[in-house]
Order: sequence, then structure tokens, then C-alpha cells
Amino acid sequence: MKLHKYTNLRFIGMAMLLLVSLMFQRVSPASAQDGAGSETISDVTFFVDGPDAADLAVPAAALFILDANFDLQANNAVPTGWVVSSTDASQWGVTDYVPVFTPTTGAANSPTSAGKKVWVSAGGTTPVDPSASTYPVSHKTTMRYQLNLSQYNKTANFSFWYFNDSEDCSAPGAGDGDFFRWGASTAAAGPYTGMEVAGFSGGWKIVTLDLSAYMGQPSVWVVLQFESDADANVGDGAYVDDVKLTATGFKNIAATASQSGYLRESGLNTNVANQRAVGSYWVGDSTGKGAYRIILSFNTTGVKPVGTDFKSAQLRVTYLARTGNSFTTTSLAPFNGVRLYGKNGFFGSHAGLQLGDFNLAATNLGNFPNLPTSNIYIRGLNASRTTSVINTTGVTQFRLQFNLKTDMDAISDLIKFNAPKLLVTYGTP
Ligand SMILES: [Ca+2]
Ligand SMILES: [Ca+2]
Ligand SMILES: [Ca+2]
Ligand SMILES: [Ca+2]
Repeated sequence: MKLHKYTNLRFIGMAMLLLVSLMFQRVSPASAQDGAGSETISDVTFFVDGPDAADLAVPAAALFILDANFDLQANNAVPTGWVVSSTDASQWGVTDYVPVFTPTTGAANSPTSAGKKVWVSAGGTTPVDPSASTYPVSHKTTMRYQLNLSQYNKTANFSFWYFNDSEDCSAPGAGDGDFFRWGASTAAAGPYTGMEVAGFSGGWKIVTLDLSAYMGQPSVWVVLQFESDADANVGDGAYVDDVKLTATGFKNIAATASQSGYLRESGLNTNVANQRAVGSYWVGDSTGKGAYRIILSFNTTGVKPVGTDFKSAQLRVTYLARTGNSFTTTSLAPFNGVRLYGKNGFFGSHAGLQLGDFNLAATNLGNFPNLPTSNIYIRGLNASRTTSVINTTGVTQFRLQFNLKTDMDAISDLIKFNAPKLLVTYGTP
């Protein structure tokens, strides 16, 4: 029985060794170095020591956005908002020490080298001073941060700067060497999918980890880990600075039909409407040479998550029909194009469609292209226009009108839209 177990263990051990050697693909050759040589970099899957009580204390709402430069934190402090764990009493902590190395061309430094950063052993009950010491041997320490990506459905990237100088792996596959790792996971303990490096990074380097696989997830952990083995502890180990989540999301909002529709002007240039129709979107002119204009209403309450910025927006309407003798195609050119006006709030005295909404002041947001794409007319808005016009605490309304009110014939020339939509993109600052 014992022999059988031993054989199984040996077999499992060999299989794991094979797996490990497949995972740790060597990119550049190097040997044990201190401030010289090059870096070994590999894809890696790894775990931390396991979730601890501190994980439960993390206030998820406060961690919606991650942007840390550590500059205002006390030396030796554990970085604010991070969960740290370690196999010994020193762990990731804040330091103002500037790592010393001989720059090579192109590696002169990061934009942040003079400010505070975190170091692999500068925190905890027995912090190590990087100006006087290297990292300890047999030292495995991690710092983790919980991100809420539930509102980010467009892009998500985790980036940071690092400087690493550690014992390189002279025998790749055997796990020899001292590693700096980073990765992401939906579980605090892992497995984390990411990269690891050993050796000398040649100065500060920026890393961007694509988190698109985690978009929409309410709990995503990003991790930094340093692990040394029992032998040589050469170099400073790893420093990290300017850690940032850069993410964007969008929302696609349909117009509130009961508050939207067209208004028809009473006659030639009266600027007063005498007819309205809720949920119907005609634009053009009447037999009496009055203009048809469209009011669109969107509920934009809370459209942008707290702490994010608007990046852009699009107002979209779909071509449905046309009448009269001016519009022979779907082009809006015969009446000099459709202009979009925006209102941060509602036109008139309430959000509903009112005759008086026809000619009230609003922000000029420019023309739609004259030609639709796949029957959809799209007017794009930049960040500053989006920020000024979108109301995050109520409704946002728009008015669509031809630049030429009428072609002066006694024929009603109209284009009909439907499916009005507002697409809003927001993101981390
Ligand atoms: Ca800094
Ligand atoms: Ca070592
Ligand atoms: Ca109104
Ligand atoms: Ca006409």
C-alpha cells in the first residue's frame, strides 16, 4: 500500500514538473545577477496563500476605481486599500528609496522614480530598509486589490510601473530563482493568470494587463507577488509605482416614447407649434410651410457610475419612411441636414412633450451626417459636449430639426425616424 502511494506520488511529481516546465517558457537567457544582465519573462499561473480575514474587510464600493501613486503614504506603511499577506513579517510597503542602478540607453527611469513607491519588503512588523538590505530569502509576499468591473463592459486594463532586480532562474523549469509576478483572478486566492519576471529589468518598465476577460464581473482581484527561494537573494527585488485601472463602459438607452415625439409649427416661421404627436418622429415641413421638429427624452439618471468621467456619446435614429417630393433618397441634404440640440434637463415646464418646446433655447450639438449607415443616422458627441449636456440626475432631452425649415412649396416633405437611442460611454478618469 505504501509502495503504491509512493509510486503515485512520484508519478504526480513528474507530471507536475512537466507541467511547470511547459508553463515557464524561457524568453531570454540570463544567470544570477545584481543590477546587470537581462530579465527572464514568462506566462504563469499562480496562487497566493489563500484568502484571509482581511479580504472580508475590504470595502468593495470604495475600490471601484484604482489609481495609486503611494506618494502621500507613510514609509513602511502597507499600501492603502490593498490586502497584503506574507510568509514572514515583512511585506509590500511604501518607501521613498530610489533604487540605484546604472541606466542603459532607453532605461533612464520612470516618470515616478523620485516619488514614493511600494517595495517588496518595506512594510509589516519587521520592515526591511531597501537602502541597506536586499529582500529576504524564502520570502513570499503578495498584495491584492479587489476591483468591481460590473459597470465596465467596453475596455479594462490594469497597468503599473515596476523595477525588478532579483536572482535569475539559472535552471528554468526547476523553479530556481526569485520572481516578481502579477496577474488577475475572480478568486482572491487564485489561480491568477499573468506573468512573472526574474533577473534585472534594466530600470523601470510599464506593464499593461488586459482585463477584458473580466469585464462585467463585480469582483476581480489583481495581484502583485514576490517570491524568493532559499538560496541567493541578490539585488533589491521588486518596486512598483503608478498602479492604475483604465476602464470604460457604455450604456444604450432607448428614448422614453411617452415624453418624445414631433411638434408642428403653425405656419411659415411663426416659431409656435400648434400640433404635437407623442411617440411619432417626423421631421421636415407642412403644407402650410411650417416646420416639423422632433423632441427626444431619455432617462439618464445615474447613467455614469460615481467617480467616472464621460468619454463620448451618440444619438442614433433609424430611417423609417419619407413623404412629399423633396426627399427622393434617405439623404437629409435637400433641407440642408438635421441639426441636433441638447438640453441638460427638460424643455419647458415638465418632461412631457409640450407645444412650447418647439423653439426653446438649447445647446447646438451639430449636424447629423446626411447619409445613414445601414439606415441609422448617428450624431457623435465628444467628451466635453457629453459632459455638459447629459443630466445624471434626471432626464436629458434633444431636439432634431432641419437647418432649412421649409422649401416654400405647398407640399409636406417629411422624413420619419424610429428607434431613437442614446449611447453613452464613460470611463475611469
Ligand atoms: Ca509614486
Ligand atoms: Ca534566491
Ligand atoms: Ca416639455
Ligand atoms: Ca414642402
